[in-house]
Amino acid sequence: MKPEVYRAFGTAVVAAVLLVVSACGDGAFVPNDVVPSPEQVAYQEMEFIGFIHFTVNTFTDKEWGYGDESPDIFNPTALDTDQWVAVAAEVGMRELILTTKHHDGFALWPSAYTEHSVASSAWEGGEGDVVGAFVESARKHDVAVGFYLSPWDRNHAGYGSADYIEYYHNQLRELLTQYGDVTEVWFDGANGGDGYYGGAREERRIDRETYYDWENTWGLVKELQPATLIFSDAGPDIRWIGNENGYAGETNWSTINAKGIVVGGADSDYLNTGDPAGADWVVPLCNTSIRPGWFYHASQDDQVKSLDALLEVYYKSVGRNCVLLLNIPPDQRGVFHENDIEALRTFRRTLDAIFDENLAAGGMVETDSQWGRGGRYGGGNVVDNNLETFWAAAPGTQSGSVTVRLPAQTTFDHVVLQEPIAYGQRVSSFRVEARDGQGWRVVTRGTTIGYKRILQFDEVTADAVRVIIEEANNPPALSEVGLFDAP
Ligand code: FUL
Ligand code: CA
Repeated sequence: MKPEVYRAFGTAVVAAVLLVVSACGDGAFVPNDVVPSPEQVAYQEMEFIGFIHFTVNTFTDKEWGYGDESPDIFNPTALDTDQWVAVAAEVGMRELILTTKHHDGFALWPSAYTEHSVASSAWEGGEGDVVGAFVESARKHDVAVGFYLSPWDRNHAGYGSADYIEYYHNQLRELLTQYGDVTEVWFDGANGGDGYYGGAREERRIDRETYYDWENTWGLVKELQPATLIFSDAGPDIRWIGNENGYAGETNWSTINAKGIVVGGADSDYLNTGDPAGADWVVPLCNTSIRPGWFYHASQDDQVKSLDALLEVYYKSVGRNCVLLLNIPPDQRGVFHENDIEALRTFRRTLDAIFDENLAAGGMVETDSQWGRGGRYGGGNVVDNNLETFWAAAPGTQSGSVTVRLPAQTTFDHVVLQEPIAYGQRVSSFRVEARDGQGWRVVTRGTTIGYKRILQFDEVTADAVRVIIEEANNPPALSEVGLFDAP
């Protein structure tokens, strides 16, 4: 036989073997139709990231600058981007997003397209570049970089016309070519209307549906940084959760129908829960600030979120299939304030104390069904502390159960469930039962799981736990089951 005949024959044999194997149910687990990209999975796995709101507002004590601020107003006395990143990394933030330009239009980098930037400021003799310093610090600490570039610009004379869109694209081009890899670009939906606009001082309205030409604007972003993820109300990669408290819905699907969502005019209830029938995977992002404002105000030094408030945010964001984006605003020195740092450290210490040891590890796992035979999709995969490995129920099922026999009588008050989201999001209803002296009883129940679902309840002491998936859109799968006890 000629070599190509051998090859064709070989291919046919391999195909036949695969067919037989999959007919026995031993084939690879089949993903849902709607799944995340590898970048979206990596983003979701970061869990906790930080926001940095810093600009002229820090010095004028405002939340929204009008656009007529003198660049000299921007004058941090001891800017230390290393401090921002070191603190963020220490408390577990894996990415930081900086407001490179907020609604006031002041650019924190020396943009070639405007006079309204750090280059016009007396700060550092006009030689300063906050974006550059921030990126350099982030690389040192291995923290990913994200940029916020406000579409609304109350300084620019051309705002409202095509000139401004060209300007906006030029600024994106600078940010996405001069500072290395950018993991996320944040497109805000706010458009207030009035502003300085090059001296016109008037109200300007734009058509939210067409003005920013999102298709081309986002296309430019992807052209310059193909792996970056775009955030907006409508995604395409990351979506707003619909409020600024950092709370996701108790039911939270990573899927939505993004088509037709208007940036700045979205239905926040829809964004809050996602859509089980959604055709697009758009990672839900919960953003909130550690203080009442997004920017630093000395008057809010005593209003830094308490530990309880931060924990509530955590349970309602990370605990409900969201990534948590927590804002820490640098002060007029250009550093995180002591009170914010203390709050962050206490928050981290508390999370570490709660989630230090998975009490289900070492348990014996039984399942009511599994995909294929052997260990590849077996129950043991839910207690191996490895997100890549998972249990999957048998082909054709839409429910299933996993029972973990604990090594000893165990007391716990948290359950953490995780789906292998690379295969899609499946579970829409589940309950958790524990076996105590009296038998099995329900300790908690829920709807969606997604990447991570954390449930809290009164302490339970049991020798076995079972997770009963009551409803799923395809054979259910779990990558991890965790039991934890808060000290
Ligand atoms: C909003 C903005 O108007 C706020 O100033 C802040 O940047 C927040 C994250 O988004 O839409
Ligand atoms: Ca696993």
